[in-house]
Amino acid sequence: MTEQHDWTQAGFETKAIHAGYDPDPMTGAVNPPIYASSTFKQDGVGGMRGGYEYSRSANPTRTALEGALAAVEGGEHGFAFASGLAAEDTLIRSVCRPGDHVVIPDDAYGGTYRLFDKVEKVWGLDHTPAALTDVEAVRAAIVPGRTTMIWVETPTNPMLNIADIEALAALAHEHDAILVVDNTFASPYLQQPLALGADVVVHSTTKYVGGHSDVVGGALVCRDAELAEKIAFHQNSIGGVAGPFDVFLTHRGLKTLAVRMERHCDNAEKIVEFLVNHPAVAEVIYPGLESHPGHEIAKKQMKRFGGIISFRVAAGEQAALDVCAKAQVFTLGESLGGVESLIEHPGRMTHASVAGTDLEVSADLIRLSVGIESVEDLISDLEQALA
Ligand code: P1T
Repeated sequence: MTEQHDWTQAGFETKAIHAGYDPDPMTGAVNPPIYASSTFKQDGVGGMRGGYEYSRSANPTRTALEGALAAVEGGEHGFAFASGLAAEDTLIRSVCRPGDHVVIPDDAYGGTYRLFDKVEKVWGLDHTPAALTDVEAVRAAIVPGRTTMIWVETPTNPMLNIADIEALAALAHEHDAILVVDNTFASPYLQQPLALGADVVVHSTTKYVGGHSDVVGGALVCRDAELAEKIAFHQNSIGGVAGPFDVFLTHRGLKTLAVRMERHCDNAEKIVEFLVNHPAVAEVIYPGLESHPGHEIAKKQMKRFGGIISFRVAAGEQAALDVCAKAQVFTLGESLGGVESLIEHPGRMTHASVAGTDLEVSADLIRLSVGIESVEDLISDLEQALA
C-alpha cells in the first residue's frame, strides 16, 4: 500500500485521483481495497507488515485517503475521522490545555460553537467569539500568553462571511498561536489555506469532499511534523477514526471534486442572478457578488465563490419556512455539498443550537446548497416556492 509515486508537482485533479495510493502490487487494483480488518497478522511479535497493527491506529484504506487529502490541501500529513466534529475535538485536544484560550468566529457552524461552548469549556478551555472579517477585532480578542489558537471558518456557515487567511495567520503567529481554517465550505479545490499561512485545515468531509450525501466524515491536514505527531497520537488515543467503508466512499468522492465544484459554482452563479432580481427576496448573500463585503478577499484567496447561497425572505420568518416547505427539487434537509440541492432554515435547523447566543442567525434566512442538477429545474423550483 505504500505510495511510490511523487505527485507533488501534479495538478489538483491528478492529485485528487492518484495521490495517496499506487495500484495494489498484488492485483493491480486501481482503487484502494476496503480493508475490512480490525487487526493485522504479525510475522513474529512486533513483525508488522507495512506498519499495520490495529485499525484504530492505521488501516490501509484510511492511509490512502489521508495521503490524498494531504496532497490536495498542499499539506504533508492527513488524518481522517468519523465526523467533522470528531476531527475538531481531536485537534483541540492535541493543541490546547486547560487555561488556554481560543478566538472563535462570531458566525460559524452551530455544532462547532456548541463544541467550544458546551464541551471544551467544561475542561477549562476559554473562547471569545470575534468577527473574523475584522482583523483588529480578532487582535482585540486575543489574550496574550493564553491564546493558543485562532479558529477560522471562511466562507462562514451560514452567513458566508470572508476572513483574510493570510492576515489572520500573520496575527496568530505574532502571538505564538496557530491558525486553524475550517475549509469545508470552499473545499480544497477552491481554497488552500496552508499555502496562505494556516497551520491546520479542518474539513467536514461529509460535505463537498464526499460530495454525495452518503457518508459522514472529517479530516485534518497540516505540514508541521511536530503538530502531526501530536494529532496522530490523539487520533489513536481518542479513537474517533473513520472506518474503511466510510473512507472508501469519501475517497471515491474526492476524485471528482474538481468537476463537481465547477458545476456547483456555475449553478450557484445563475441562481444568485435569479434571486437578486426577485421581489420576494430582501437580500442575497454570496461572496461572488461585488456588493458582498468580503468579495475582494474572496477573489484573492478562492478560485471561485462556491455552491452555497444564503438569502433573506422579505416577508419574514413564516414566509421563509413556507419557501422551505414548498421547494421540491431542492430537498429540505440539513447538510450541504452533495450533488443534490438542499434547502434549509438555519435558525430552526443547523443553527438551532446557537439560539440566544452571539451566534444567533436571523429568522428570515434561508440557506441553499446548490447541487449539480440542471440549473433550469433549480430556478423554476425556487420560482414556484417563492411565488
Ligand atoms: O457534521 P460533521 O461532519 O461532524 O461536520 C461538522 C461541520 C464542521 N464545519 C462546518 C463548516 C460544517 O458545516 C459542519 C457541519 N455542518 C452541517 C451539518 C450543516 O448543515 O451546516
